[in-house]
Amino acid sequence: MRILFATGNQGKVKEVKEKLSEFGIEVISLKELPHPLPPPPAETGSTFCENAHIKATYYAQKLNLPVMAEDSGLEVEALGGRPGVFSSRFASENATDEENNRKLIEELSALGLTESPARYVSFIFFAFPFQGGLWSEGEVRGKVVTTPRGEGGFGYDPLFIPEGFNKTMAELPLQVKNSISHRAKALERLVKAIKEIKCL
Ligand code: ITT
Repeated sequence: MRILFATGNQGKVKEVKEKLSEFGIEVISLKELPHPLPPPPAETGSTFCENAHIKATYYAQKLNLPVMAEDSGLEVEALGGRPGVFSSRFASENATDEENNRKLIEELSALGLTESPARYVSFIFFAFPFQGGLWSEGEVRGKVVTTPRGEGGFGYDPLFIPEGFNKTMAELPLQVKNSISHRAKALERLVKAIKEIKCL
């Protein structure tokens, strides 16, 4: 089985390809499609669910194919759950991962903190071109710290230490991140749901 994954984030593509290969599913990213792509939709939702739904249904209808999309982010307790749905746009609209990480460190430091409980969440919608689709979600709890460590992963991984570990997500090998992450859990649940329907 092949699944089209609609994302512009190549860190997500790498993790999802690796994770779904465990289930014998081939993942095709937007970049690999031979034809020109429509411009990405604006993520105007106020929740992860809304944004995942917007992205998946937009591409499913434009391309007339089943399409999976994910909206994910980091919720930091000391910041009242921010950056949340704005995780990729925390420092500014087109912020780099480094700029977002710097802003997170600055905000925690301004509160006199060197760490805070936090969680990553992932919401996935697998949209069918003929309407409808499947939902899945996952989370991983841990804490964020103000000293970045590690080169792996992407986004906030150098600042996020998952529960039960003393390394940041960026210090853990991909196989370990893919066995504990919010995205991995959401994907495992999605595969279970896909296997239960026979018309795909
Ligand atoms: P697409 O919308 O094209 O999929 P995006 O990066 O904009 O790409 P989101 O809107 O879902 O995706 O924002 C997710 C952001 O949350 C991501 O850019 C990171 O800042 C953060 N994030 C989510 N999962 C993460 C992970 O596994 N590791 C580190 N940061 C993560």
